[in-house]
Amino acid sequence: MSSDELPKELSSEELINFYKKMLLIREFELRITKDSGKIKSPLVHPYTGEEAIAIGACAAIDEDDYITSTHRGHGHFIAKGGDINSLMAEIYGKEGGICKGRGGSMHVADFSKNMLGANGIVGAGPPLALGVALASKMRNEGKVVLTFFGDGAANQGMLHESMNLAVIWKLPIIFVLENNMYGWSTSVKYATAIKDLSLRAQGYGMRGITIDGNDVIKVYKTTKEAIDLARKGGGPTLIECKTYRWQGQTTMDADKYRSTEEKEEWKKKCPIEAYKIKLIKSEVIDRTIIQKIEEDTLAQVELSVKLAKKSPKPNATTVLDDIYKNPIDLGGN
Ligand SMILES: Cc1ncc(C[n+]2csc(CCOP(=O)(O)OP(=O)(O)O)c2C)c(N)n1
Repeated sequence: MSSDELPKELSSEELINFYKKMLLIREFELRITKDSGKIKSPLVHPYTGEEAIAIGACAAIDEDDYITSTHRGHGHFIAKGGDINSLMAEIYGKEGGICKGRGGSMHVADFSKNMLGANGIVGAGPPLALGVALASKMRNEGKVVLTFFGDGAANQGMLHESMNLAVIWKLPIIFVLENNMYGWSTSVKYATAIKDLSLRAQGYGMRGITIDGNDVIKVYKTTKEAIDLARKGGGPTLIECKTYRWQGQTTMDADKYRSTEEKEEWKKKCPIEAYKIKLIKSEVIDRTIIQKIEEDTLAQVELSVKLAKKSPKPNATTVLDDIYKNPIDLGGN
């Protein structure tokens, strides 16, 4: 089946949900970046342009499967079903935040959704995912783990050790490489000699595939295949999703290392716009539905900002809460 065809196993509602959720990530991020000067934790890593990866990949797993994320975690959080009000409050550093305002943008997690956390350490998600996948296998839970990471992380030793062990132990883990072409200001062409980073999988005896990361259906189908195989005991897969980050590395990045032409070229390949056209052509949605979705999304985001602003600041006396489970466990007194 070509990726132009919409998967028959998905209902119109599910297909429309892909669109709704990609748009929610986009509008959420645009709203934060607009407000970034006023937000307590202004260092936000925007995911704009990469939405199809989080949505396509997370749609392929079950609710009780796991994900690990990166420093660019809002998209993964939303895709895994996290609540945007608590996400927004977290970014505002407020008590109503998912981590009670203590983690900020880079550390969002929602254990109730098995979203095991964004992470400020590049490449730290895969070893965590490895442990979770090993636990799932040893407990016979049948759950799989998606671990998201970037092209910069693809050169980190932690990733390679994780891929090697995942193959040897045949673990139910999918390595989702978000190749947005830059590790901060370093072009992937400068950092890596190979064209497709999925080739790395061969060195470990793993399946590796490179796909268009801006095609949400392609991401969904490829992840689904890999997940089905992993659940049957077939071990891990590395999926390289080629994409592009539209905004700077962070909201504080002057972004001088990329040409305007390059950015404009990639904006023409907008994953949300491309998918919208596909849905219209397939008569899954029409202009009226689109308008309604757009209005609802903006209203949802505005509500989250309103609630975040109203939420109280964390009380300084509680700063150590949730850090130590029990000091006696740690040998303290
Ligand atoms: C171990 C480590 N090294 C360096 C950094 C600084 N740093 C933060 S983000 C980043 C770029 C990461 O690039 P990539 O893995 O491609 O992810 P992307 O930001 O493109 O999503 C770097 C080098 C860090 N946070 N952790």
